[in-house]
Amino acid sequence: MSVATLQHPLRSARRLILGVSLSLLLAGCGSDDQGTPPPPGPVVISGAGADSSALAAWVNDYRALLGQDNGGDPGTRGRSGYRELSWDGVPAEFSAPNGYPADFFNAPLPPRARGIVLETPGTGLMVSAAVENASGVLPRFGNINAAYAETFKTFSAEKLFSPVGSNLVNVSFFVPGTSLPATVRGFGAVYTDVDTRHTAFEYFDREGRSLGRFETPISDHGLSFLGVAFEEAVVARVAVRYGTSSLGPGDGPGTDVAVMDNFIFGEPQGE
Ligand SMILES: [Ca+2]
Ligand SMILES: [Ca+2]
Repeated sequence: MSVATLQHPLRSARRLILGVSLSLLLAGCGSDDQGTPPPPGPVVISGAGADSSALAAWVNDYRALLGQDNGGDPGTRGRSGYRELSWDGVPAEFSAPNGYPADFFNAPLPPRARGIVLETPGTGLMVSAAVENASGVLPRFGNINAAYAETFKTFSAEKLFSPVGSNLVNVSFFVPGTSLPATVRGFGAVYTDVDTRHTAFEYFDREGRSLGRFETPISDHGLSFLGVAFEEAVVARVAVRYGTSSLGPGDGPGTDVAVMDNFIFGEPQGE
């Protein structure tokens, strides 16, 4: 049964249970022989829907769990709240077919000071073109494969994000607008067109120890959301996997291409 089919009043309890059970499953541990209970697992919020209105409740739950929207001013705003990327404000010069600068959303000026830097082992990072653009570039990564413009949906109109030449991205956090490393309570994001089960996010602490691996729900031609929130700001890095292949080939049973829309992460905390 899809978690997304549960009625809203049940979701809070369900997601707490899911969070605990998932973390135990993925960590491969339970109570030890002395009966010491394991530490509480993170809260996991995940769901899927055909379009943005169908997915909105899950995204809003995750935002509410973290607190208020802290916008894009430099410096940390304390322990609560979140920062969010919709990609829609990225200018044409940094959108397809042009590359996206890894630290665009950690510039030391508002509204770009969000405290997030991205890195890929592939050839680059890309934000998709606007629906209307002077160069006639197809939106939703149709510049890479024309079929993608039909396959991929948006949560926030109208741009999406993907690595190029790889299906992996490492997400690192900084005190917004600075080079000071930071940690966050959690990270969540919207995927479009997830067709196969695969690990989506793996969270790491500042010593590089894994905090757990989590799958995103399947939503063929639709949208999925996965967000994980820990009790404290312990997440220094998130390894994000996009489907089973980098952008380029067709999308079908043997090859699942998936890209992302909104990123939402806890307020970055300096050391
Ligand atoms: Ca968007
Ligand atoms: Ca796909």
